[in-house]
Amino acid sequence: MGNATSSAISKEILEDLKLTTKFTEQEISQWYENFQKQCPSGRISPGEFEEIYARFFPDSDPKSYARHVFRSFDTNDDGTLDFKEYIIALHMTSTGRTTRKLEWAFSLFDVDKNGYITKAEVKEICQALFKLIPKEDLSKLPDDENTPEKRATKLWGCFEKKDNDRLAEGEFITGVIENENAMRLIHYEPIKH
Ligand SMILES: [Ca+2]
Ligand SMILES: [Ca+2]
Repeated sequence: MGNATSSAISKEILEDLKLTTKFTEQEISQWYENFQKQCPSGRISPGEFEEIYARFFPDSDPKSYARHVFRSFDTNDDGTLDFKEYIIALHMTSTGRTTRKLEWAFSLFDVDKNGYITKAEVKEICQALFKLIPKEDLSKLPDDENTPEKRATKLWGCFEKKDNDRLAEGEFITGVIENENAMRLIHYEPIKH
């Protein structure tokens, strides 16, 4: 058994990824080559995924956020990311407002994967998001967003839900599309210096 056979990406995965991500065949093939070099097993573990995030966020602690992102892309729940799951992750986590990206954002916030978001889950993701923010940038946040709790309360408030209510995927997506604040608060975008 092993990885001696496939040096080229399978046609099926390639076509599938072209459709889902709009990346070109060349881009995907190039990534696949790199992926095989860096990850000969063909599977990314949670630890390796955290290391990838650590490279992008050298001034903060992206571990818990990386763990949530990993969970949301491990669609077959086998505890690893294969190439396809990984490329979709790359594509989805770049900021954007397509419905597919908002579907992903929903799955990120739906920590227990039960199809609904609670305020507690929003708080949990806000806590992870906060750890992405470098210390020097924390002081620049507006008063009503400068702790994970405040950010969670503000974000939850965008959906006009009571504390004990829960939020379905459709409500989440509509809410985010209709509310600039919600759109901004579900992501962390590094402040440009
Ligand atoms: Ca998987
Ligand atoms: Ca949930």
